[in-house]
Formats: sequence, structure tokens, C-alpha cells
Amino acid sequence: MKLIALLFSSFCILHSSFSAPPNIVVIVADDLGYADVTFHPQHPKEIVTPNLDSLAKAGVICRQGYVTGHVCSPTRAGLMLGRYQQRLGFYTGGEAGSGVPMNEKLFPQYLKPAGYATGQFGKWHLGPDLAWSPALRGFDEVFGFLGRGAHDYFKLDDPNDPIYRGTEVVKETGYLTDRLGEETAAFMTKHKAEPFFAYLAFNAVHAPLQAPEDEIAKFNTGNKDRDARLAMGKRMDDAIGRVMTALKDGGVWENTLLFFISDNGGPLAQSADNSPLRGGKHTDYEGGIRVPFLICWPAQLKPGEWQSPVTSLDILPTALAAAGVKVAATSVAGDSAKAETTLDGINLLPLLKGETAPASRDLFWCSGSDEGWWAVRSGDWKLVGEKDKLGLFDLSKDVSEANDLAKQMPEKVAELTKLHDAWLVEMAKPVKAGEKRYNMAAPAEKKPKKMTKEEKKKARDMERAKKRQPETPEAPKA
Ligand SMILES: [Ca+2]
Repeated sequence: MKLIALLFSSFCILHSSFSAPPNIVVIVADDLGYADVTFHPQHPKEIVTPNLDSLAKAGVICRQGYVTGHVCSPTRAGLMLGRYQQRLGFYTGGEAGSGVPMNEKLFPQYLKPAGYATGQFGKWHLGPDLAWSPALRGFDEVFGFLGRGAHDYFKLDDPNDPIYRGTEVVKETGYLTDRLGEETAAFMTKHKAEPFFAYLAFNAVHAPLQAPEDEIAKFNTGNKDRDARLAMGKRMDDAIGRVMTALKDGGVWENTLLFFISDNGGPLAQSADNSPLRGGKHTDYEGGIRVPFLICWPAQLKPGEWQSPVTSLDILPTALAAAGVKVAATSVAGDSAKAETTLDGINLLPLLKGETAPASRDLFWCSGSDEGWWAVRSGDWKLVGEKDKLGLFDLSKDVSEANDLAKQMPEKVAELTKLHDAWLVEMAKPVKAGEKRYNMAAPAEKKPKKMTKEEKKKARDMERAKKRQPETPEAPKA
């Protein structure tokens, strides 16, 4: 009898822990190459990511996982908003990085009313200074940096590029990637008895390429940049291992829904590897927008691989469905008032559980007329524009976008362009300058000229002066 009672009570504990709202964890790597993880079958032999590998084995590997842009800040805006960042006029890194309006509802603000403890760790890049701090937008606990897209990995006490705890500047020591892992793990341990949302937004493996010397010495590819990048990736993998250990030691691993993505593709100029994809960061070819993408929820999702397209916009609706938070989950074409309160992604859980079959999806990218990149994927077809260049690809046969079918299939080009046009109608004008999309048909003298480095700097300086804010520290462009 005692045994039956014991069995029954342990069943109840299991049952209640599984039906309790899960913890939500979103881990974002920065500029990580599509092939620079060992769960990618074509990874280069020098890659070492054992913790990401064990996460991949416990979860679902999304082989066609996308982000909503080809640089840091726009995709992070899309992720936090759960909506195409272009709805707010964010097409370039400078636009989203200059501040997401304070009246916009962000990811943690959906979860807090449902009783979640919320923490943000690392890079924010959605506003240059304290006025836009994540601590003012739904995150109870914050440890990280504001400013632009990059931070020195060793200099953690620089008053010109501070590390914040909440809204207070703190002087830190150590290696930044290690510190982010430690702080996230501590947050999880502290809140293990309640549901929590942790947003761990690494700046690794973004420039500057810095890692402890002994870590770099473990690699010997003959390319110093590559060695540093690999060492940074290894350290990020260690930090993810620390987080996984905290979840397991806290007894909450099973009921934690964890997402892992990179914020954009790997930069080829810094020897990232996006094989077999074409291009990298700063392009709308697959190498710029298709990223390593994992979803893990041991209590609910069977491990495996998922071959249909998913996007970082799906993360918020999926998390909210898991947490039992209700919101409308589709955008409303042409109705901007409704679009403001709805999400653009879909809840992936019924798909991943095999309860519904995947439907054909349309996904969109656009970085405004000045940059000139735009793309649309519909089913297996993808149209990519770069100023006056257009390419049409069948991704089911040509994942490397090597065989341009635009000239052979003008009707398909017209069909996809029309789809992109219709999407663009719903989006806002760029907040800074230019038109929503580059106009191939415009006469040459009306087309935006590419700004020189000096002109870009002048424009940035003028913008800063306008804001009458203290100057934000100079950091590599992201
Ligand atoms: Ca990035």
C-alpha cells in the first residue's frame, strides 16, 4: 500500500511539474557561422562545441532556421518584438540600434504578468544608453552592456563602455563570455522555484576577436583570426554548458523550453564558415540569414530534426503558447492598427509535436533602399535582390543559390516580387533615410549613392549631436 501511495505521489509530482508553465530560455549567439557548430553535418573539423551538441541531441535541430535580417540589431529587435522590425521602420543596424520606442511591448512584458521572473544577460543593442535599458522594459534582472553592437571581452570596467547591473554601472573583471554564462546560471539557480525567462544574448563571436591566449593556443588552423574565433566559440559553448548544468542541478531541465540561434550569419571577412550556404553577414543570401537554430524542451518535444522553414519570429509565439499566455498570433494585412498588437510568427509546438502538418510559408527580408538588399522566400522558391541584381533560386535543389533562374522564369520573379510588394505595404518607412526598398526601375540619377566611410561618420556625428546625448563609445559596426 505504501508503495502504491509513493508511486502515486511521485506521479503527481511529475505530472504537476510537467503541466506547470515551463521556464523559457533564449540564447543568442552573435555572428556565428551556419557550419561553425558540430551539430552541423558539414562542420569544419576544427570546430569544438560539445555542449551545443548535447543540447542538439536533447532537442530539435531546425535545419532551415532563419532570422529577420543580416545584421545584429534588426534581428534582435524582431526577436524581442515578435514582429517584423520593419513594422517600426527598422531596416538597418543603425535604425534599430538607435532605440526601440518605449511604448512597444517586448518579450518579457508578455511573460511578467504570467508570473515569470525575467533576466537579460549580455548585448542589448536596442538603444544606445540607459533611456532604452532592458531594465526599464520588463527585465527584473540585467547584466550586460548597451551602446552599439560590440564590447571589449576583457575590459569590463571602462566607464566609456560600461557594464550594467540593472541600471547601475559596475566594474567587472574576467572574460565577458564567461561572466555572461555565470550570471545567467546564477539567475536560474536563484529562481528555480518559479517560472523564469532568461534572455542570454552573447556578443560572442562578434568582433573584436579576443579570447584568452591559452584558449587560442588550442587551435592551429594557420589563420590567426580563425583561431581566435574558434576560441571565442569554444568559450561560448562552455558558458552554455554552465547554463545547462544550472538547469539540471536546479531540477528544472525537463520543463525548460530553450531556443538557441545566431542573430545573423557568419561574416566571411572574419573567416566564419557558412557552408554550404552562399554569402554571409551583410547579405540576404542564405549565408546571411539562415543560422544554427535549436529548440529543446525535454518534457514535451521529442529530439530530432525539423526540415521546414522556421524563423526567429516564431520564438515569442511559441514561448507564449507554452506559457499559456494568449495573444493573437497573426498579422492583419493592411490594418496597421491591428498589426501593432499582433505577432508575425507562429506557434511551432503543434508542428514539432506532429499534431499538425507544416504549411507553405512566406518569409521576408529587407534592409531599405540605401543598402539595397531584399529577399522573399515562398515555399522552396527564393528571390534575392541586391540593388540592380536579382536572383531566383529553388532551394529544394539548390541550397547554395548557385543556379540563378531569374532570366528563365520571369513569371516566378514577378509573382515573388508581388508578394514582397504586398508585405512591404504593411511596413513603416525607414526611420532614418531612404525608401523601404531599392527601386530597380528608378533612373540612375535618382538612385541612392553608396556613402563613403567619411560621409557615414559625418552622418553619425550629426545624428548624435541632434540627440544631445553623451557620446556613445565607438565600437565596430554591427
Ligand atoms: Ca550579429
